[in-house]
Amino acid sequence: MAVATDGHRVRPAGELQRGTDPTAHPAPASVSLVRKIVHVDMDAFYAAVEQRDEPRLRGLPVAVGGGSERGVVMTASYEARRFGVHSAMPTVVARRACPELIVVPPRFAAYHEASASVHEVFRSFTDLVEPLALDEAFLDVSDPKRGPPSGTLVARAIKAEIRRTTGLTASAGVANGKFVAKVASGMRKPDGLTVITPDEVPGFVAALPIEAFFGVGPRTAERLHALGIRTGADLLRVEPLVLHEALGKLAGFLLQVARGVDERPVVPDRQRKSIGAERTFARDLEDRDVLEDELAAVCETVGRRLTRARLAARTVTVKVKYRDFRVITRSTTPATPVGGTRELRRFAEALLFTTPRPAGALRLVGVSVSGLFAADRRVVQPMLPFATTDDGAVDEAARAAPEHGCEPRGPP
Ligand code: DCP
Ligand code: MG
Repeated sequence: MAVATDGHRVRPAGELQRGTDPTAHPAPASVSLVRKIVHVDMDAFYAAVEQRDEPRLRGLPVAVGGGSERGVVMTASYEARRFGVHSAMPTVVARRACPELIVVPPRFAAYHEASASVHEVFRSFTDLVEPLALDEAFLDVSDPKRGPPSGTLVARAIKAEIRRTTGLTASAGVANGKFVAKVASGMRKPDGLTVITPDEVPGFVAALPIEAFFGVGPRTAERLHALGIRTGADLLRVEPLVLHEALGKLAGFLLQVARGVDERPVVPDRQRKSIGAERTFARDLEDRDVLEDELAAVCETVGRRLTRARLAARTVTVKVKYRDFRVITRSTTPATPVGGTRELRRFAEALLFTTPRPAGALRLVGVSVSGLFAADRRVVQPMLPFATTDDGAVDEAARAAPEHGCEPRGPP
């Protein structure tokens, strides 16, 4: 695959996305309309975080997942993949395939933290980031905030910065559309970079097996095979009507993509509403000193994320879960917004130890901050009463929430 020599200037992506009439703003002759879409996907994400944090796991076959009899592999290090170990495989089967396999339980807080750092790197290059998963996103770098105006060079810079800030490797794909960028990012894993230039796109798509196309699951693939369609090129050989009859709406999209046309915009995620973390204790806790330490650790995590994202928060919420799984939350909206760990800890401690709540040992403590805004746009707040707390009623919604309910879902 050739590497793009796309050193020319581009038209701002925002303009493209709004579908602005190009004649209304005549562009200089050197301006290209080709979008530069990057798809980034971390390599063996959970397993890589484990190997980073535990040096004795490096270079060894590692699976992250349930070690029990009914446990399932969430992901495996590339060393383990050589034995055929993969995601969603029952752990017992994986151990049979690779007797040396080291199975470690997941540490979601660590993955969320690594994910937050990775997404911060993304946002430092462009606001047009569409997160797909904790370890994966599309970026439109047609008009990057920094770095050279070349998809290839920006992708290389993103990979380098991810490695520098997290110690983890990512693979990236670069193309003029999302579909090809995503397929490309998977082609040279781990630590790969694959660039498909606009003139290579039609040939690239023609050669792909239809299983690689968005929306083609095993069922659809079977139906297409029955029509003699196995590749992107085959899609263009059949009567469009036949394809429509077999696939319905999906046919139109597949045909477009097979022709190398994929203009779907990168849609940035809506603003995150809260940042939170929580800890479930190995044994239920009642002792104030121990609880204070646990609370401090949770505040440290939340405070760090808040600072890293350059945000401040208007509201602090503490959540506790009792031995009988009752969940209670307490919130405060201080006069001055909270911008760091120390302030956060002060308010969280007041909520946990000063505000009345039922006595009893706790199995979980969580802290979250909401009412987020950019810290550098901090405005002077009018003086409000020191704290407002809720009425202490049992929070039914939170009770029904899963263990990691305090953690915002998806990438920040
Ligand atoms: N994951 C999971 N269960 C699955 C698949 C994935 O819990 N069935 C989690 C673990 C993965 C993470 O999601 O580390 C990211 O998924 P990927 O599909 O991107 O897989 P990896 O990043 O682990 O490997 P790679 O992208 O290098 O193939
Ligand atoms: Mg991945």
